[in-house]
Amino acid sequence: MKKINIGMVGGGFMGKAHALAYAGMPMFFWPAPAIPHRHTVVDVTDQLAVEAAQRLGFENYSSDWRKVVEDPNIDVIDIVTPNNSHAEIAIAAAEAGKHIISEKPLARNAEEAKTMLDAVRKAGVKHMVAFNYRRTPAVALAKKYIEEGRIGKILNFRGTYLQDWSADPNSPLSWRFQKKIAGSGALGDIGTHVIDMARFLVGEISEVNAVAKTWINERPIQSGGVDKLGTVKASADVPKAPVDVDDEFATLLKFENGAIGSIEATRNAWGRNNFLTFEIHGEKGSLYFNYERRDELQVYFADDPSDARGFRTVYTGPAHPYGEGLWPIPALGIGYGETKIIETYDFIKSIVEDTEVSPNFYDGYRIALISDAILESAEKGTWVSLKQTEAEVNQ
Ligand code: SOE
Repeated sequence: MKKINIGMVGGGFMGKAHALAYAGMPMFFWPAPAIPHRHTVVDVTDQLAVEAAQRLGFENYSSDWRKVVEDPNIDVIDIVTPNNSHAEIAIAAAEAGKHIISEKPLARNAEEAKTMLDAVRKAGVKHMVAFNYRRTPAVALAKKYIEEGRIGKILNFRGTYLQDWSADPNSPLSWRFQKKIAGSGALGDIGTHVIDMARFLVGEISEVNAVAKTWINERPIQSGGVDKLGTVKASADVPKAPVDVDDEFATLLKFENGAIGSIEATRNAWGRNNFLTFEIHGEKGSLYFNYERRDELQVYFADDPSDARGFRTVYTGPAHPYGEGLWPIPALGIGYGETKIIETYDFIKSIVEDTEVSPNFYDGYRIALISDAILESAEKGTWVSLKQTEAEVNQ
C-alpha cells in the first residue's frame, strides 16, 4: 500500500492530536487511501524533538524545520505550531512542492493568509486547514439534511463557542494572549471554528457587525514556551504583562444567500468547557448541535404530524456520515481524536485521488477576512462588508 511520509512541525497539544490521527486513520478507514507514515517530527530543540519522536511515534526528529521541508523523502508538511510561524513554514513547504495541512487559524490576519493561499495555488499542492469540528459526524449529518432540503431554506444561524480556561486572571500570558504571535484572541482561537461551521452549513458571510472585549488586561508572564491552556496557574508574585487581544466577541451576521445570524465566542465563560454549538432555523425545520454532546444532533421537522412534533435526538452511528469507518453501534461515542482521524482520512484521500479538499487555504483566507472584519467592526461600531469581486476571489 502507498505510504505518505509526514514531516510534522510542532510536538505539543496539536502535534499529539495529529500524530494520533496518523496512527489511527488506517485502523478506522480500511482500506486506507494510503498509510500516513510518521517520518519526522520537529521541535524547537533537539532534546524536545527526540522526546516528541518517542512520544508521538515518529521515526526521525529534527530541530530545523527548513531541513525537513527540503527533505525529498517528505510528502506532507503538517504545521502544528503557534500562529505566527504558519505562513513562513507553509510558503517554504509549498515552494518545495509539499502538500500542507496547517492548524487553525490559517494565519494572524487576512494579508498573511493571502500570501499562503498564493503560494499553494502557484505550487499546485494540496492544502487543508484543520477546522476539525465540521468533521464531527453529527455536524456532517446536519450538512446532509440541509443539502437534502430537509429543513428548507435557511433563515438563521446562531453559533457559540464558550470555554472557561482563561477566566482565571492567574492563567499565564501564553502566546494565545499576544497579538504578535496569535493575531487575535478568542476570535482566532475558537471563534474561527464557528465561522467555519457557519460557512460550511449556511454559506458565505457577507457582512458583520461586532463587539469585542478584553476582560483581563494583564496576565502573569509565563515561564517556558509550552502552553498549558490554563491548567497551570501562576502564583500571585509573578510579574505581569499586557494582554493585547480580545477575550470575547459577538457579531451579527448577514449571509450572501439572505440568511442572518450571530456568532459569539469567549474563553472566560465559567462552567463552559468546549461549548461549541449551533442552532439553525429553516423554513421547514431546525437543527441544534452542541459539541459537549457530540454524538447527538437535535432535529425538528415541521412536516411531522402536528401531534408528534418536537425536537428529536439522532445519535450518530453507522448510518451516518463517516459511519462506515467509525464504531459499529450508535452512541458508542466519538471524541476529539476521531474528528482528527476523519480530517486526516479526507486529507490523505485528496492527495491520493488528486481531488480538492476543504476547508482549504482559500477557506482559511476567507475566515481570516471575516475575522479582520469583525475586529474592524468592533472598533468602528459599524457594519463591515465582505463582498468581493469575482476577480478578487479568483486571483
Ligand atoms: C483552546 O481554546 C483550544 O485548544 C483551541 O485552540 C482549539 O482549536 C479547540 O479545538 C480547543 O480549544
